[in-house]
This record gives sequence, structure tokens and C-alpha cells, in this order.
Amino acid sequence: MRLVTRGDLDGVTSAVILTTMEKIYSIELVHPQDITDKKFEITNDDIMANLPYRPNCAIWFDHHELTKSNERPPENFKGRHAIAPSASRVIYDYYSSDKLKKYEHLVSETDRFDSAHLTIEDVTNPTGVILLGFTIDSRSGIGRFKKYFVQLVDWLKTMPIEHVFLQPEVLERVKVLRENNEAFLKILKETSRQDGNVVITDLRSIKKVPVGNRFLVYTLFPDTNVSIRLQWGPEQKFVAVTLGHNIFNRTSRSDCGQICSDYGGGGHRGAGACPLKYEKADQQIEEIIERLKREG
Ligand SMILES: [Mn+2]
Repeated sequence: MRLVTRGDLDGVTSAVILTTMEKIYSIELVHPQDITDKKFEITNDDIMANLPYRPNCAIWFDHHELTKSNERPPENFKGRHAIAPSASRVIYDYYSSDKLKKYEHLVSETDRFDSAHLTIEDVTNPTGVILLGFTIDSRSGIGRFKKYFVQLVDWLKTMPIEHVFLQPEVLERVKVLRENNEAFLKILKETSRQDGNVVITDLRSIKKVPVGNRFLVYTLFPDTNVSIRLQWGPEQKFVAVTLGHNIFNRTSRSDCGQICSDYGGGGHRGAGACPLKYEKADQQIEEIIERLKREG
């Protein structure tokens, strides 16, 4: 079968488990928005993991809330949907096999990473599975992404994590990650401002935004509880809006996924993203900020 999943740590761990439990001959990485927009064809040979449901697929696993932008599975679909910290957790529990016992730590760290239950230290100086999670970010622009994803799956199945960190590809990404974070922190300081409980980062004036840790902003604005980040999409055709709860101050009452879903995107309570059309963007951004402040 083919595994169709998301190119993040939860996708990697899902792939580690699924390639252990099922016969999988290839892996495709797909952005969830491309599933929502039906830009990627799903066949009855596909296992989908960590992505919105699509009819036709053979087996489906996900842990995100069902939103109105996506299709709903029938009662008797094969697989499992549960509100859980990660899709990996849903899959791990579904099979609950002795073959998976050795991945217990990987799954619990993936839970922490995917649900952003991180410490300040995990953000400023990450190690282990958490650091690995930050190296596998499609937005890193380091390239050779799918190759790296497939390699990680293989390494995690065949060597202890200390040895994974000896691989040149991993070392290189860790180095780039640290350099990017430094540059990003500097830009964050220039482009972010606080409005009540909201921190607004407007990166539209920055030609090339270095990819940095998306939680760094909360170390700069500790008394906000939610963030909105604005960035140009490809060819400036739309504004990519990202909402997120401050992971160190979890008091926001807003449902980021619901708000983004109302604007054609999606996500879950703690984080969401939506593409806004150029013509309507400024007005809609204002609406979203007002809503985040009103909900508190
Ligand atoms: Mn996930």
C-alpha cells in the first residue's frame, strides 16, 4: 500500500509505526490544504495518516478535529479518528502491538512535540526527539525533503536516537536550524507588536523570511496568550495567516482551528492556518484580530 501523510515529526512517527504493521511500498507527503482543496488524488490503495479524511482511501488515521472544510468519514470507515496529542498516538493505540513497544518514547515525545507541550528549554535549546522534530519542517527550505523524511523513518527503526544524530544530514540540519533561529529572532523583534492579549507578527515587508522556531515569539511576548502571523504566499497571490496559542501561557479562549476554518483554512484549537485572498486580506485580518481580543 501507499502511505499518504504529512511531512512533519508526527508523519515520521506515524510512518515508523505503519511500515512496521502494514505492507507499505511508498510514502507520499502531502500538505493538508491540498487534501482539503482536493488537489491530491487518493486511491483505495492508500493509507492516510495525520491528514483530513478523503473517501476512497483504504485506511484513515487522524487526531485533528473534524472541520466543515473537510469531508466527514462514514460510521464504518477503516482506521481510527480520535482527539489525541498526535496521529502517531492514535495509530500506536489502534494496533497496540508488542512490536511497537520499543517506540513508546518516540511516540510520547511526538505527542509532546505535536501538541506543543514544550518547555522554554525545548524551544531555546532542544535535544533528542524534540530537536529531530524541528529538523523536519517543510518550511525549513533546506531541500531534499522527502528523501530526508524517508531516511529518518529508516534510521529511527534501525538505530538508537544518539546514532541518528551522528548522520551528516541530521547534523547539517541542526546547524542550519540554529543559524536560522538566530536570524529569525532578530526579525521577530522588528516585526512583532502586542495588541492586548495578541502578538501580531507581520512578515509581509521581509523579502526572505528565515525559517525560525514558531514558538520563539512567545519567549519575547510572555504576557500575550495568542499570536497571529502574516506572511506572503507564493507569488504574493494570498496572505498566509497562522494563528497559535502561546504554549507557555495557555489561557486563550479562542479556537484557532475554528477561526481559520471560517476563512477557508483549518487546524485545531491551539493552532490554525488559512490563506486569505489579497483583495480581502486586510479587512479579514482586522476581523480575526478583533475576534482574538474579544474572546480573550
Ligand atoms: Mn499531527
